[in-house]
This record gives sequence, C-alpha cells and structure tokens, in this order.
Amino acid sequence: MNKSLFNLQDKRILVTGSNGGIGLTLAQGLAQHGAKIILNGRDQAKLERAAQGLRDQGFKIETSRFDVTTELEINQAILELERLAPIDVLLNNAGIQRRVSLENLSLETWNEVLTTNLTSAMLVSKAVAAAMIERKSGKIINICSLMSDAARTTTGAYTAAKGGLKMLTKAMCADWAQHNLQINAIGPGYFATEMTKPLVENQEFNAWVVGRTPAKRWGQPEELIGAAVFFSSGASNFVNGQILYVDGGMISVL
Ligand code: GCO
Repeated sequence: MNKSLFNLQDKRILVTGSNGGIGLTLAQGLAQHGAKIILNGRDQAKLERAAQGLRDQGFKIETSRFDVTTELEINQAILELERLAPIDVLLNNAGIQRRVSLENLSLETWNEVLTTNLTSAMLVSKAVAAAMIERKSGKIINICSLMSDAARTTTGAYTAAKGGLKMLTKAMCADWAQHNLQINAIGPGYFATEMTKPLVENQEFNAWVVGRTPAKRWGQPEELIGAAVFFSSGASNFVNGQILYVDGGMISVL
C-alpha cells in the first residue's frame, strides 16, 4: 500500500475544461500520480483526441462531455458519473479570456466571461458537492489567477470573475468544510499556454512579464502539477479556503 501523504492512487478526479491548455496538463500530471481522470470539454471530437493521447501513455481515462455553463447538462453529466463511481476531487479549471478595455466591453462579453469563469465553478461544484456532502468526503480545487488579487488593463471581466472565484472558494469553505470537504484554489502566474499565446508573442508584454516576475521567466504548465497533487491528496486534509499562488513570486513584489 502506498502510504505517501500525496498518494492519489484510485482517486477519481474530474477536471473541467481539460481537452487542452492547463487543464490537460493537470489531468496528465494527476494521472501520472495515480489518479483516475475524467476529462471534460464541450467539443466531443477534441475531448476524444485528448483522452486518446493520455490513454496512449497507459492511463485509464474517462470522458464527460458537458458545457460548464449549462446547469441541465452539468447535473445530468454529474449524475451519470456518480452512478458509476464517486467523484473524489473536482478541479474547476474551465475558463476563457476576452481582452478588451472596460469602456468597450459589451454586456454580452461580460456575461460570457463571468458565466464561464465564475458561475460555472458554482454550478459544477454544487452538483458534485451534493454527493460529497453525503459521503462526508471530497475536495474541490478552483483555478484562480493573479487577477484574483490584482488587475491588469483590458482584462476587467476576467479580473472580476477571478476575484469572485477567490471569494467563492472561501464561501464554499464556509458552507462545506463542516462536511469534511476541502476547497482550495491555485493562482497561476504567467504561464505559456494556448490562452496566453498572443501575450508570449508580444515582445513588449513578454519583456514585461519576464522583468516583473522575480523568477525572471514564464511558468511552464507542468509547474502547476505539484499544487494540484497537494490539494487533491490527504496532505491537504486540514487546509481549507486557501489560494496558493504558483507565480515565480510575481504577486509578492512591487
Ligand atoms: C491574460 C491574463 C491572464 C494571465 C493570468 C495570470 O491572458 O490576458 O493576463 O490569462 O495569464 O491570469 O494569472
């Protein structure tokens, strides 16, 4: 038996928005640490491709196609998944970015970002927590951002959503810690991913990130795996409502 504090053997983990980007990297990293992964996305073909990629590496992967912004789809999918086996950990990763100054931001875009980055976490967590509360066991991890605590020009809706997600993490802790659920968040700094490609390719922005980050570089998505393993495992059983920044020190310095 693996007695490691960080043991994830046989833990079934649902990662939302995991057919690419940080979600897929985290799914793969958690699988490498023994977890059984459920991949999620909206696009069935993309989802199957991502799942096949992980299966080719020898991992057992389930998929669950649902839109994290549609309550009916979420509830049906979670019910089906729970019918098969318990979801031990939920990782709310799904998110989008729309870069536009607030004076030019339409209500439609605001709603799109808030719904996808914040309301989704509430809806999926609510669905999964119902069973976790009954079992008196479960972990929820929210993917926050540096923008949970600090704003940057042209990212108003994202900043509001990620700030809200930080407080939602604490609110979930307030309501659910008593049922032995641990709810924590990871706050990634600047990582080179599909979503930040335009930023990485923008010389001026790139120089700003490297100069502004104490570690003097962008993060690699794999560097988020350690925090996800910690929050998924028994090592974090009395850690609740926390945001762990994985940012090369950026949020700590002026
Ligand atoms: C952007 C944003 C973010 C950051 C991240 C930092 O894409 O424009 O700056 O996505 O990379 O939120 O925590």
